[in-house]
Amino acid sequence: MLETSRVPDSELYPVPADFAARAHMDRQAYEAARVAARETPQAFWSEQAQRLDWIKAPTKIKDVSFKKEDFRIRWFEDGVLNVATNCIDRHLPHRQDETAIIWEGDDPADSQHITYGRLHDEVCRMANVLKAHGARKGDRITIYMPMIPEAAYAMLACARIGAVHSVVFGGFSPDSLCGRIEDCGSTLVITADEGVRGGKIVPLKANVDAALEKVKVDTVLVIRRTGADVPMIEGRDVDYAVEAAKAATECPPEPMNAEDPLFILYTSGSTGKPKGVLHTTGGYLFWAAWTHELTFDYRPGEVFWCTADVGWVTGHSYLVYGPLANAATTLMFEGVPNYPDASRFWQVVDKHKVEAFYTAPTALRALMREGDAPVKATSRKSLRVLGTVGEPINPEAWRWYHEVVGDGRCPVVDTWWQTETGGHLITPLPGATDLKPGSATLPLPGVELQIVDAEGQELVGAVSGNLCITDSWPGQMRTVYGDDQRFFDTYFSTYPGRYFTGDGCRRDQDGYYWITGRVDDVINVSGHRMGTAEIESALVLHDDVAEAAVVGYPHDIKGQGIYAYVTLNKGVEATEDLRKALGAHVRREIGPIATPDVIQWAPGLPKTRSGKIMRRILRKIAENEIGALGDISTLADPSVVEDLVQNRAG
Ligand code: 6R9
Repeated sequence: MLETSRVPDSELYPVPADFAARAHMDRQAYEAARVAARETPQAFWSEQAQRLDWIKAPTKIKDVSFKKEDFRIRWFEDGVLNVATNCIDRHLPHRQDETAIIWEGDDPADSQHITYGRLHDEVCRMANVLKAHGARKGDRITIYMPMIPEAAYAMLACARIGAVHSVVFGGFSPDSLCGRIEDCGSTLVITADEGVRGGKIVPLKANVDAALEKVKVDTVLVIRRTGADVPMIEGRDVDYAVEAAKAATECPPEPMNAEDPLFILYTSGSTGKPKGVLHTTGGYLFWAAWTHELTFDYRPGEVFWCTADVGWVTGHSYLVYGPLANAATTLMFEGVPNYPDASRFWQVVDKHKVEAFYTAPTALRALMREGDAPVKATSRKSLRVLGTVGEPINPEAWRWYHEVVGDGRCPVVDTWWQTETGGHLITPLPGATDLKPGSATLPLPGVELQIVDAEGQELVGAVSGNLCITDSWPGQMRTVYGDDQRFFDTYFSTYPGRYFTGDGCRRDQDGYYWITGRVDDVINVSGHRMGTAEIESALVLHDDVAEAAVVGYPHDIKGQGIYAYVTLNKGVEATEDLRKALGAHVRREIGPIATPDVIQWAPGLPKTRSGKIMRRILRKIAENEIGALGDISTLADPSVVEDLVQNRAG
């Protein structure tokens, strides 16, 4: 969690005049839209929804209640549409030969332009292959892919036939993949032989094979990326290239109800297994497209680059669905920011004349450390708007992004949102909103925020508290896959009648919002959400571990780092080798992003007399705020704290 209160609220970057002049939404339009969305929601959203191509236009626009008695979230519920035709077919008359996807490979010598015409053919081909293997409307299909165009084809092919995709980030372990396949009951997996990132190979097919030792599927479609000789299991594994060569390039789109599911995306929460966040066809696509256009003030023909992996929600909404629904040219990058060198992002910007660039604060902080030279070595004059997402951006990184990367010309849009929200909720608009470094600024039209105290009392004016949302927006998640009760309990029971975001937030005297980070047991590592409970359960699976408690602590590059307190079983020696082995164990169980940065041996954990671990104390020790431990007299054994403080790691 980064400190934002040190920033003067008065540091203001006014809307540049040329941005206000060309904007899809200037300040006046923004104010008007906020009022219209609040006062005449049916009319407002009905009109906005016309940006999509409906097979049957919706007449029922919004039907929502966050109350327990009659809880429901429905948008455009009698509308019928298909997501793939909205992202492809409807653009063909004008944009058949325009580039839909620019693919930039890990190797700077590798790139490709995929036109809308070709995108149509490739998506139809894959849709036909899926159908040939029995996939039907409503089936769940797991996608475990590197950042290659086929990842987007796979998502759109599912959407075309009405199958529900679940994309699993390629950095997740076989065990994590297995759990996600099992939870949604996929019978088909789409993967690649191997991925390539930063010059290194990612053994995707081998991971799928390992995952499938514990869960059975009927079909694994294997796309060739490296051409490596991967084992193929007869009767289960299918070489995609062979089937695609025979498949037709036309596939009729399945008419879908607006409330039919489009995808499931697993995300970590404060308790239990990752939740399958479910998004639907009409509301989600609308929100992804509308926010993509407004937030980046986007127009077709401009090159848009979102650096997120398709395995995260940002990759879904702003690499694939939002941009393609807007007939954009979207850039997909296979590599990493510092390969072959720290200038790569900006070289790619120059190479493809990128106009809008969207990345995470953690990447900016890592690049900032390399100094200005790798940036200054490039032109970047094509850039118009810069965006960030995933975690609070510290004002220092914000200013560097604005001044060095954007040469002081480009508005920085700090977009706050969540997997659950489908798209941006709090964000500046380049032609409407004066900027403050470190603030996500103001809510989009239709987004009704409330800051509450621990008891749920609304706090008014310039205050800090917990961030809630009092009304629905079209892109809101509809349920946790297979568990409506968990959906309600997680988001709507803490503060009845409101959606609780899990984030802490401050509102300043200008009404600007400053997100301070998670207030639950979720930590945000390099913009990726990790549940502390998940890492703890991975640790205690190890034979030598008796107990573990995990907390976040401030980390210069990652935003938050993972700090694990581990109590070993009796008789086990606390060695450096064991520390390394535990790191490797977590990596194997969950994936590299969950590897603890710090492991401290804890002979005991601070617990209340009822046995509850006092995380507040563990957090303070990890943050090295030893003077602020607070009252420890309620602990069952206050002496454990002394040991932890004395042997604080790092
Ligand atoms: C899109 C995405 C959601 C959590 C969210 C918050 C943090 C995201 C942020 C931000 C401050 C921003 N977060 N954007 N915090 N400023 N601009 O990241 O989704 O992976 O579900 O994470 O990320 O804590 O609650 P997801």
